[in-house]
Amino acid sequence: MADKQQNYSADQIQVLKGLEPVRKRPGMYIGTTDVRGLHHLIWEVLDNAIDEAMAGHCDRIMVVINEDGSATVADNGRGIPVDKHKVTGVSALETVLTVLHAGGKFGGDESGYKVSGGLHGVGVSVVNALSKRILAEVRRDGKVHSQEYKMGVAQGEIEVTGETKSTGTAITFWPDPKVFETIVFDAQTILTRLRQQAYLTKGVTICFEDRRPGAHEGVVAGDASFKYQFYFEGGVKSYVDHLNLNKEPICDVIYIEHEVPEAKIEIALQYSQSYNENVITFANNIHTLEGGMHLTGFKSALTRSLNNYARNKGFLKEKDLNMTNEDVREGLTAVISVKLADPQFEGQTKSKLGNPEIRSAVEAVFNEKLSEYLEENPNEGKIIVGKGMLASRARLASRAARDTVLRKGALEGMTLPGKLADCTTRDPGKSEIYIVEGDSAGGSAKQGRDRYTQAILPLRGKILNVEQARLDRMLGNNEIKALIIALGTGIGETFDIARLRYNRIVIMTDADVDGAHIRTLLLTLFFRYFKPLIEAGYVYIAQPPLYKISKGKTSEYAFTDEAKENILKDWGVEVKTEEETAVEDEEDEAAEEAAEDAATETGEKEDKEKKVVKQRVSIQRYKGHGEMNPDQLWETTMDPERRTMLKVSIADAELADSVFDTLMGSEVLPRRKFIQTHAKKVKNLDI
Ligand code: 0RA
Repeated sequence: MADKQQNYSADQIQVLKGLEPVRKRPGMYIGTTDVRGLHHLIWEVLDNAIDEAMAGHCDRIMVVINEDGSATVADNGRGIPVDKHKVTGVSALETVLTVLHAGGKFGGDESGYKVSGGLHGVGVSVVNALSKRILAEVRRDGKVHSQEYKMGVAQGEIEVTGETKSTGTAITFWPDPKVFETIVFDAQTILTRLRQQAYLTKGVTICFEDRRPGAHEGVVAGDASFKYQFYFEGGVKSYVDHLNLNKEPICDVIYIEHEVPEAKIEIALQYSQSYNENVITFANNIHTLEGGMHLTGFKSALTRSLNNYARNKGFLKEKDLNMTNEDVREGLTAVISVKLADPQFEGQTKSKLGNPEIRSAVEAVFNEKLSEYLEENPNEGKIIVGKGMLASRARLASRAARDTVLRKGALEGMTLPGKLADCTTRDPGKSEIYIVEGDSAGGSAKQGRDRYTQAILPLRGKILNVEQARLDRMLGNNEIKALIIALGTGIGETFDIARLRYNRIVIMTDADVDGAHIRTLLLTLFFRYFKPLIEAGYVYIAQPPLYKISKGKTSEYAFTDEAKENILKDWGVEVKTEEETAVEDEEDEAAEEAAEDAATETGEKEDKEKKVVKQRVSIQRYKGHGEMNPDQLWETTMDPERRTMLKVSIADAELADSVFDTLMGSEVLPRRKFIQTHAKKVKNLDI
């Protein structure tokens, strides 16, 4: 379809006007125009396909990043209707694509729930407005119907472009580079989302393919594309299995699915040997990071039914105190998913469910079903109550132990740790602390820093994994103790953000696997015990360069592989493999010697000068900060004028906390993955 019209018709002007606010203020509709906002476009189209699946009309969804970097979301649903509406004279397809918030009016609604985002459920028209081009293909009534849009404006009528026996909708879009800071999609971000959506929409197969050339080459010889497929028969039950993959469960997964007038409620939970809780909540498939009414209802029902059960069965004697909320959540992994007609999202990041009726609905349903389960499964009941009662005793004992530690002043600001190189200013607003991996990097950082504002705390080796330790044991770990004392806030019940000594806390670990692991452990520590510091935006990750590229006296730093390639290209250097470079080096040296010989023999000065100008490019890869000298570390990573740092968000820290191990640990390397679970067994097939 070519550019048919140069002049806009009245209809098109209408559409332009309708979508104009979106192009003027994209942030109002998709939050940001950075890489997050870019992915928002995919979530938006995906939500529509998921809606079609939840209404029972579709069991297969495919997300493809095409060779040219555009994205396609396709489903095998009914296909968006293409015939013109009697009254408006416009097809449902065109309405969905050009009218803000139109999606809902057409949603399949047989289940009695119009389950659509609310948070990011702004509609496909927003995607249309922010794409330089969209191609919509609908398979319906034996035909393939196609229509193209540019910046939100239809480039003609719907055309029949083929015949088909299947039905479904496929939307391909090219994000507008004038709107977004970047238009490069990230496969890992998409995979994480698709996996989550697959858990929440059980029985639906979600496929992903990255067809960009070279994006993932070298891992599977001769196959540069990247394919994944998710299918979870068990829904949120499979999700809990997944979250507990690296833990030791002590009971089966308890699964509850129930529908009441207010909502559809799905809950899965399991206890493990771990001491920490990991409860993840969703409302209408949106991750409610800040929790909300569904979580509140769940918590009170859990405490109430476990205490009731423990009393009725005589585990808790008359003299015993009840288990607290914290006690019954020790070692708990749970996923709570509610679907409701009119979700109210509140909170700082609009990710807290506010509907009060959901609290009582979840509380009543969960209380009844859990009590039933415990009655029917006395063995499991005994294990679960045993875990809670143990936590309760440990809490009392550990409080006593910790009180002793605290009384001894181990955590008070009196004695700052010896290895902390503190800054001279006492103004937290001006102070920064760099948490550095290893003594040698610590040395460079201490010499390179600005002593007035920058403090350095080197950590030796790996800090204790807080996932596996209770607070009292953590306080016995010297590395953690040093960090807590340096921060000045105290920890646990004594935490007080007002006593924080630095308003910037910078994690600076090496660019290798160990560094990534230490960074994860630190993020987990901050997430579990210093959440307010993350929420206040005080925690950062330093961004050191990966390479130093030098030629003669000039040198540049590259912070990514892409930047390295660009610098080399700018310098007119062909990128070669190491072997080729080695061979060339030898040839060069031979030629150089020959040239020098010739120069001395014939006295031709000119030739020699040419040789001197042709200098070799050296690429130095930094594996650790210890390899950088203090000046280099200062100018690349620590100088507030020149450095870039990543601010850690709760979402980053939560990701580190809950999915890092399972997701990054085992599943990134194999490039083709078909992941499916069935009710009783978890199967991971490598193809
Ligand atoms: C309204 C009505 C019908 C289908 C859809 C919307 C629909 C929308 C999307 C968006 C992405 N995929 C979709 N699939 C279907 C069909 C009504 C009917 O056929 O009776």
